[in-house]
Amino acid sequence: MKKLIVLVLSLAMVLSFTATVYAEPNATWEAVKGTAAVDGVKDDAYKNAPEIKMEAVSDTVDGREVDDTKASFWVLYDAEAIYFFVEVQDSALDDTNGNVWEKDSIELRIDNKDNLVQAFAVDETYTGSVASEVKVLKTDKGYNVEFKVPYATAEGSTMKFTMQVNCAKDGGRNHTLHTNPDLKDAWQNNAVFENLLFASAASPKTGVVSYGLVYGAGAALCALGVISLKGKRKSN
Ligand SMILES: [Ca+2]
Ligand SMILES: [Ca+2]
Repeated sequence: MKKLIVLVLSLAMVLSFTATVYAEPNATWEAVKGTAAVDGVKDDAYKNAPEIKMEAVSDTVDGREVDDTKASFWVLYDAEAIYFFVEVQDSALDDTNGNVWEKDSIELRIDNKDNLVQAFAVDETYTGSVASEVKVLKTDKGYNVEFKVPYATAEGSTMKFTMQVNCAKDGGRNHTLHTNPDLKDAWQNNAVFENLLFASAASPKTGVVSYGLVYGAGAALCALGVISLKGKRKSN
């Protein structure tokens, strides 16, 4: 009996972990209140915001590797703007391809596919008028990008957006990173955009986390069901 409980609880843990790989399509993520200095360094205020991991690998190319690039971002908002801080671990910064989307870079879209700012790792530059301030800063792990986007934020409301990392190495893009594989089409399809919620406080409970909780709770309920069935059988 003990063995069975351990087995089922282990299964519950495995399920809750394996289900945390991707966010669901059109997921909602939280920005928390705060103001940042746009300098490429992570302000203390971002510690109140949930980490948004970009673990969905898309746009792979035959014959090219899926490299070791990893990325996460955090979001703050105040009365006048939204602040995005993106941290990228990338051991090989590359911008030798002529196509802008094949250089190591971040693409942030606000509201729709054409409202774009793109920040480039190697020369620490950016293009696009969406952001009023952008700072790209190379680090010993890869690079950071911080964006300030002027926006009429209102607590409790949401905004459409997408974040993409272009992962380049040896002269071309190997793949992209997002929070959900659907977002590979964000450059041409507004319907796949995700939502940013201007939350009242720091309470991470969306996207990846909620998926894990749903599966974890489901598996735990199954475990309880098995245990009570076993108990019933014993008492019969
Ligand atoms: Ca900063
Ligand atoms: Ca790279």
